[in-house]
Amino acid sequence: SDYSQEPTRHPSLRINAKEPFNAEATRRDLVASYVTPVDLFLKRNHGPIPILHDIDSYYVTVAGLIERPAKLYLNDIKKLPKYNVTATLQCAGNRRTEMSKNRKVRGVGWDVCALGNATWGGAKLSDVLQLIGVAYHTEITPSGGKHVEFTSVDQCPEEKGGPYKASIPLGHATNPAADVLVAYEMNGEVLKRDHGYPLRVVVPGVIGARSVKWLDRIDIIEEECQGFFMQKDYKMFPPSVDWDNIVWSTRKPQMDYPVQSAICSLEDTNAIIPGEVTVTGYALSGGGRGIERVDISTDGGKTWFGAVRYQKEGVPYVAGDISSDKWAWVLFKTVVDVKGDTEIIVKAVDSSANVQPESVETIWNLRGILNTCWHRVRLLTIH
Ligand code: MTE
Ligand code: MO
Repeated sequence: SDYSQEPTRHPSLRINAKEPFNAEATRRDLVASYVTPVDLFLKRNHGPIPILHDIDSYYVTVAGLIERPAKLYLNDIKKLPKYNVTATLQCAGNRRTEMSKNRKVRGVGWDVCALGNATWGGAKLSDVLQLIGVAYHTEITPSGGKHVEFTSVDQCPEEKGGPYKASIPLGHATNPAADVLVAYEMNGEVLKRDHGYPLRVVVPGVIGARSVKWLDRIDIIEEECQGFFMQKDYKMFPPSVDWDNIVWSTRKPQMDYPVQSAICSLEDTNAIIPGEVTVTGYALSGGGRGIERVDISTDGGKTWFGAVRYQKEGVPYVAGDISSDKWAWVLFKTVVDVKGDTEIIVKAVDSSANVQPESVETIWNLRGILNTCWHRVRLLTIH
């Protein structure tokens, strides 16, 4: 693979792997703003960043089980109604390093910042599909039927799974309310190479792995995509499954992510002077579920109090409210009066009353995905 033409990256990023480039913001940088600056946004790659030399001749092939296969040029996509959707993209591997401390897992290590919140600009996938004759769908459809598959232009070798691909159910792809985008902008700017220039898919509420970058093809297919990242990765197995007894076909590819939260104003272990400590972080859930509560404990989980949640500074956040960004994280803030050595714990509750599990053991899985256990940080007081 050729890594000689990678874009330049922000020097403050925490680099977890150089080739392919995988990096996350520091905790404090991540929660400094509701919308994550592009430079500090999670960079999650499985190969070199592709270069498109001739953008005028770039097009997306739309084919598969449709009557009129089409080539859609960038301008064809831009002619469709433009939507701006603020959505958090979280890698399923977020917080993997912590899971690996319990029992070793395989995969790139990530702290708590393998995510970002951006305003994505682009056409709705439902409009793109309608343009080529696939009707809108507004009811919930089972995942067992047809899928819409996205394939990237990247030149990933065949033994590594070939070009990166993923799929979502047809009913999800064709539902305008699902806000799935074929995006060409991120935070009001042209999409950067690292994030999928010229076009990427953004599937709100679903693990980042399904938001395919550098889009080359959209295919309507009979069943879910058979690519490596759908079938041999990004599946959630029980703690009893290990590399010697795994049967990949027994599980479905992960789609929605579960409820998650983390403290970002503090590291795992901190030396502090006793007094008031501001605790900030993020909480989010999948499938468009809002965040009903963010609970904080300083006594090991015996008692809890609520942290203030917000998306826009000064506007109270209410899950499900018309003014809230349904696909985006909420930030939280509280102040703790620290007298001696203290552990601070955070857990969130989503609008379906789903909660985060207390311990990592119960959700441990060999690939180290979806670590959503209570997040804990330790404060060691110095005098
Ligand atoms: N698309 C392509 N073509 N290649 C990739 O390696 N990585 C996926 C997804 N789309 C990937 C991809 C994964 S696992 C994640 S978490 C997100 O992109 C990360 O998107 P970002 O780098 O823009 O944050
Ligand atoms: Mo990911």
